[in-house]
Amino acid sequence: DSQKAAQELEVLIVGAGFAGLQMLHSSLQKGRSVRLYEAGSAVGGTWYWNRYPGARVDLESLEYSFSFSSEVEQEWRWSERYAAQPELQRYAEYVTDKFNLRPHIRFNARIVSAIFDEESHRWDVTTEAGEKVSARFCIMATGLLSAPNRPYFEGAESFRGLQVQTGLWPKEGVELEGKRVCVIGTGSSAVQCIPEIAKVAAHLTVFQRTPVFAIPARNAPMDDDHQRRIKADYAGLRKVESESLAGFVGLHFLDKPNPTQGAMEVSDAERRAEYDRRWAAGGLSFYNAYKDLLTDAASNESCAEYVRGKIRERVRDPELAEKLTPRTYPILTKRLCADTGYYETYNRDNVRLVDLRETGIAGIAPDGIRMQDGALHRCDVIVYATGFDALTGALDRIDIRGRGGETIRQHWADGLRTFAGLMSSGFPNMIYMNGPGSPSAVFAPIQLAEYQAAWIERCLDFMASHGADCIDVTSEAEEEWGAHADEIGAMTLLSRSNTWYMGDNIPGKPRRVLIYMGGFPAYRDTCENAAANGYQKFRLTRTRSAVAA
Ligand code: NA7
Repeated sequence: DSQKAAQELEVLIVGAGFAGLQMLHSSLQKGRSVRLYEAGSAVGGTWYWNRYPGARVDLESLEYSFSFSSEVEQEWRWSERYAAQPELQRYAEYVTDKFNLRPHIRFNARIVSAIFDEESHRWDVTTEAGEKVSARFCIMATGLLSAPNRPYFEGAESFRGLQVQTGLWPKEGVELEGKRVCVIGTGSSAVQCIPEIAKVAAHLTVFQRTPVFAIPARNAPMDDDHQRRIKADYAGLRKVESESLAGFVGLHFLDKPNPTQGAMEVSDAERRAEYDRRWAAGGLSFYNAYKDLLTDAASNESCAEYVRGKIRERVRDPELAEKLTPRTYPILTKRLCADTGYYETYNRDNVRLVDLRETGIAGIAPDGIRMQDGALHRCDVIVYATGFDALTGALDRIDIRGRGGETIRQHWADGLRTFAGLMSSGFPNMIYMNGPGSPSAVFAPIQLAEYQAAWIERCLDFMASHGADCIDVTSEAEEEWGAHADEIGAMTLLSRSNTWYMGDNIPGKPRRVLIYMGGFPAYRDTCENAAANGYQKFRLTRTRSAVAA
């Protein structure tokens, strides 16, 4: 019947962030029957949920933007070097409307389960509200940092004030003016919101477990001439990006997209000058300063020491500066933060740092945060800037069951298993975008999603023209990729620090490198090779009924 037909899709996409929107657009262009399900009430993904004060992208907007449409590239005008959350959400809305995507999106529709039917080769998908839909393919554009992590502290429910999470910031009702605010965490989100909160709050207390390295973002209003110059040869910029390891190069460093030298191969003076240049340019360009910053301990230390020196210059009280200075892990192994006045904020009279290495949080009392040493930090608002169950969380919080009823949680119980962060063996016709095991977290995520969307379209076309309705990656390919990704990961210093890259921030999560560290060009080669010779790393089949027909 017609109602049933309406619920039978070829492609179901989960998530209306930049990846999902891109996928929806390309599927529609292909004329597929497609629908996108989004948990929130609007598009934007990360930029819909993370509306805390100071939320802003930390890759330059001219780079962190869609490249699939030159019309979009030319039409859209960025107002700042790094767009803030509202502008990024407007951009997502603009693209949605420009390509008339809205009618194909179900909002306020969180997917809670997806069960693979081995007879029909289709996924039976259910939303939180109980809507059921059947889809041949499930494209999981669920985000790499979208499942918020909120640690539980005893007594939290007794708190009389307001408790908010940066990654689930309410649209309204968070009053910070004149309030006593406590922020837990000092990652990228905290580094962005702390200076903003300090400006308006009566008092701010920051609870730090591990200090971070932050580099000034040097955000500024967009220079129109600069924007015009980039737009004059956007294709040129995108080409340089796609050949770079990280997918973004920083617009000050277009002449040097991939470093060729190790940090210790140059003289002290030359190295210092290079770091000075990166410091002055601001932001995440330090990743690209030398080729071995993430693989060689001495090179890494030269960079860490440079940034530590800057922290000492930025914080007036030397004792406080020391507490804010990371010493126990290599720089860049925890995501580098791009800041706007972060360290200087601690020079303010209304800001105080609580070092959790000295005394831990015992619990939450009705009027504040109680410490193990008995101290009570009274406050009206508690902000949890405590991060995400990164990469896997958005997927394994959904009840996903593949062949033989195996859940994705079971599949990953001893550590992540995917092929190229695209698919997991035994979960046919389900493809991840910016998934765990891909370079997502260390690559420009929009560009990665664009590549993956194109890869998926080609795959679906191939299947259609070869009469296949089921694609599964072989367990050998999954195994081989996992071993390769581990090997590449082990060549880096990543395992020397506790981070969400390794799954360390979530209690009980198995430790395994969750991102591919071999760079985008090698990643793309792997995906192309897997698809070669009739999708040699996959098993393509068709249902019995399809065979009979
Ligand atoms: P992050 O970078 O994971 O930061 C979370 C912060 O919260 C970090 O400082 C954690 O300390 C701290 N944290 C987490 N749990 C606790 C508990 N239980 N007690 C005290 N402190 C805690 O998340 P963000 O949202 O800031 O950034 C995520 C990414 O978004 C970022 O990397 C960019 O890519 C954009 P820890 O370091 O674990 O000791």
